[in-house]
Amino acid sequence: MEPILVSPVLESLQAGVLRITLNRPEKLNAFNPGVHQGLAAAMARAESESAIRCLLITGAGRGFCAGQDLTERDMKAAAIDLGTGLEAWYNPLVKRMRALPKPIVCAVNGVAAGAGANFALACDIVLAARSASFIQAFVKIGLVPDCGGSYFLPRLAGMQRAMALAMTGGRLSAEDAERWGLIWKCVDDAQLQSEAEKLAIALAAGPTRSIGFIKNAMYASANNTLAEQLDLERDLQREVGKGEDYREGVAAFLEKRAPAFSGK
Ligand code: T3D
Repeated sequence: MEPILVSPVLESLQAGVLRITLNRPEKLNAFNPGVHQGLAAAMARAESESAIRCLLITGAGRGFCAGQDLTERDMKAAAIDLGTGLEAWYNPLVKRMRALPKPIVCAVNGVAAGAGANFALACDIVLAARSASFIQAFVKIGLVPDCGGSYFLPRLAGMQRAMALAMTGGRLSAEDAERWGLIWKCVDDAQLQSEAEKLAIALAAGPTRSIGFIKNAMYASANNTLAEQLDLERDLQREVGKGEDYREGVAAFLEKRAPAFSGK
């Protein structure tokens, strides 16, 4: 009998939201080549289809993502070059997520460990179930944080907390992750998917160019001086002010009605 092929990444598009589900629940959705290929395909779709105005990323089963699948590497090999996998998959993925001029919502439904934790932090707005947790598991196996962890953690949580998380590989609860500013919101498990969906649908109905420019400005601020940031704001405002959504937003305000943004 033919084996039943189950896609390691599921996609569905509804109301402008591309829902992307990591789908290896028996391995807590650990990254393997199939997951990387699926995510690369979903990103390509998000980049090219104008009907997609928001991404929503989550995991199937009880975990969000346990990071790199540790059974995939040939531990008997004389030399192992882990940089190859980062160059081929993880680094392009994080760069594409940050460069995508559309919002990415993450619904962390369970444990997020190693590259899985930092993949979540690479998203723009992160919600987590109360039972979820974040683990910088790298040190437990003699590695260093990757998938952007050493960039995101100090910026989100501050150097002391980032350092301790990375050096100990300790588990951070979703509630503490919210308290520390690592994520936007921790919600009851039963509410996670509906809350995340509500947010994603609202963002997808928003002024997409404006939201893309907001993303650009916020992330650029990490490396800009105030003067550079003011210049960037001027340039972005100039550009977004030429769009349909600005006219629609102002017209809707003046006419005391809800705006109908086209994303243009
Ligand atoms: O190689 C490179 O490219 C370098 C890049 C590295 C990036 C990284 O992400 S390094 C970090 C890799 N991840 C980890 O070290 C985490 C390993 N997993 C865990 O520590 C634990 O599984 C968790 C703390 C995440 C969850 O614990 P728990 O008790 O809730 O679940 P479990 O029983 O450990 O896991 C359930 C199953 O998933 C289990 O399979 P089994 O025994 O039922 O058949 C377990 O082996 C599997 N699983 C969990 N994580 C991974 C995994 N299988 C492969 N790779 C994993 N990362």
